[in-house]
Amino acid sequence: MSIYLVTGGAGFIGSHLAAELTRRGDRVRVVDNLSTGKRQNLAAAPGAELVEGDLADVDVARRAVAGVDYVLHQAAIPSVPRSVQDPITSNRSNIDATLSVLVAARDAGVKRLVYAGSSSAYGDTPTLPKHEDMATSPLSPYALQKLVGEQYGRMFTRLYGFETVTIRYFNVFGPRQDPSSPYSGVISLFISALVEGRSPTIFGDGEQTRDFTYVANVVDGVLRACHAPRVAGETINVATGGRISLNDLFATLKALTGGAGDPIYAEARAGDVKHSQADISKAHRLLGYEPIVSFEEGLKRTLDWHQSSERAPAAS
Ligand code: UD2
Repeated sequence: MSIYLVTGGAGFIGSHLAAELTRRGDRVRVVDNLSTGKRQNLAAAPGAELVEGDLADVDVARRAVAGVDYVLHQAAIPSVPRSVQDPITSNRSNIDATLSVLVAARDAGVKRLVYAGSSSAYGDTPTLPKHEDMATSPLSPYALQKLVGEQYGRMFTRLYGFETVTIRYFNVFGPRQDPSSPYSGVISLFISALVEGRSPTIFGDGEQTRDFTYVANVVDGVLRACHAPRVAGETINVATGGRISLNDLFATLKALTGGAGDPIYAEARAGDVKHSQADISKAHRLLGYEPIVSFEEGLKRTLDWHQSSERAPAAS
């Protein structure tokens, strides 16, 4: 039985990783400062141990990694607009904390660290789908910070022989994605508005596209990256490989929810990427990854969760 540390494990994606690991019978420790994560998200991961603390403090990171085999580093402030508004706070969470975790994990003899990278690293490029060999072009502090985190990881592999792998996520959605902040992921915001009879906002003309990825796919990709041979130092896209515009997403959700009303259009967000779609052939080649839950099925499961009783305590 291996011991896994999930940083940010009380958050959306982290709690899904913790849940799957406990389901498989592995031991899980979660470290989270509960700034956006929620204690009740860990109800999905019975037996997971919670360490509360801020990972930018290297002593917290050292306590968290003690005795651990694998680190799944999810802790971050994951928002483009929040980083545009307050780059210093997001820098601390996205870069300082990542460096602390890398140093602590290297020193503790951790076998491998899998880092949550972001598709935002690609920025606006005419080439679609986006593949890992393309030049990066971060358009926001958040995008730059996530890119620095992955470069730090790769450098730790080269410099110290400490195994790291970056999985670049593409607009992940699913149950437990909290819609209560204006910085929340767009699918959670659209669903909660439609279910509650409010008009969601579309920033820009709504023709921007995203490769929305149901969370179970990311969990599968990350856990594969923990154990796959010959992936240390690699950056790998994990997504669905499709793309849909915000206007089409809204129309689909409106039909699924039976919601009335139209969106309100507002000025495009600063730092927003126009089109995003992943080439997932490297994930297939190196990890044997294939999406296991389609976009449509993922939307249905997410909608079920929004309408279920589990959602009620999570939103309070
Ligand atoms: C970025 C990354 C994603 C992940 C995420 C972290 C890209 C392409 N994607 O997602 O991989 O790291 O950050 O959370 O950089 N929008 C609306 N109305 C709303 C909210 C959002 O129209 O109420 C638009 C927004 O302007 C954007 C799209 O919806 O064009 C998606 O926004 P998001 O905040 O869900 O995620 P995004 O693309 O910034």
